[in-house]
Amino acid sequence: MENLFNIFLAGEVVVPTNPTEFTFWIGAMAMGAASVFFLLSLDAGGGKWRNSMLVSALITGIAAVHYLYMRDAYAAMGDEGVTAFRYVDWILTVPLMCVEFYLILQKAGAQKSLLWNMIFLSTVMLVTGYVGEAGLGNAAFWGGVSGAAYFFICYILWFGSAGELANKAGGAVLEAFTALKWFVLVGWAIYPIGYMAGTEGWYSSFFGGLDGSMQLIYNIGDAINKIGFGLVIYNLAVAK
Ligand SMILES: *C/C=C(C)/C=C/C=C(C)/C=C/C1=C(C)CCCC1(C)C
Repeated sequence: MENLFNIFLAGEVVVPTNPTEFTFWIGAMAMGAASVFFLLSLDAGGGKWRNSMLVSALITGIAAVHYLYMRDAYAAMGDEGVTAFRYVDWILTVPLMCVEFYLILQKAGAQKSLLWNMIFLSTVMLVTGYVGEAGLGNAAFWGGVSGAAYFFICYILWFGSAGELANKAGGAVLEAFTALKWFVLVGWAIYPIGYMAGTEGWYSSFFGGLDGSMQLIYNIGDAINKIGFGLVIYNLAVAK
């Protein structure tokens, strides 16, 4: 116990001094707590959705670790300190969210191509977003390419074959699929708002009022989407 204390005392304690810093703290705790909950619920409803619950726990667990790093990096360096950690987190967790769609539709006959198309599009979305946000290219241009990939992800979920499979499955699977596709359409739309708040482009005059709140907006988006996805899966697992 004494050892543990010394470790804490040796490290510099970064006390949150503004709302954004506070959301990194609460984000780390909330993601960690959600992971514990999802791990303890692996066998909820008889364990039929064990793999899906495990993926939910991985998503929030990966985020929890990144939030610990981002919390300190943000306190030390602001936005620039966070960007790389943020995109490493997303490039791991967003494909896992695509896996969630595949897993719940697998029993209804989903093809691997659904999974790979979604993973490919989300990779394009995130790599081009990183190029724009890290200042490696024109932010408005690369943000636009990223937005196009995001549009196609929404299109696949709302108008593609995934919807037919979900309809075929019906019941709790259809309900979960519908909830998740709303998360992608509305919950994921939070991110481009954060991007436009934090980068320069044709949109700057509309989003000037949000100047300096990119990380805050991303943190809110992550909490809603990562924990929300997991709760949808939990709901599916315990459904009759
Ligand atoms: C857990 C993390 C999630 C669900 C992250 C999702 C991120 C996005 C949907 C990001 C989208 C972006 C655009 C659509 C355009 C501007 C650049 C991005 C990468 C912020």
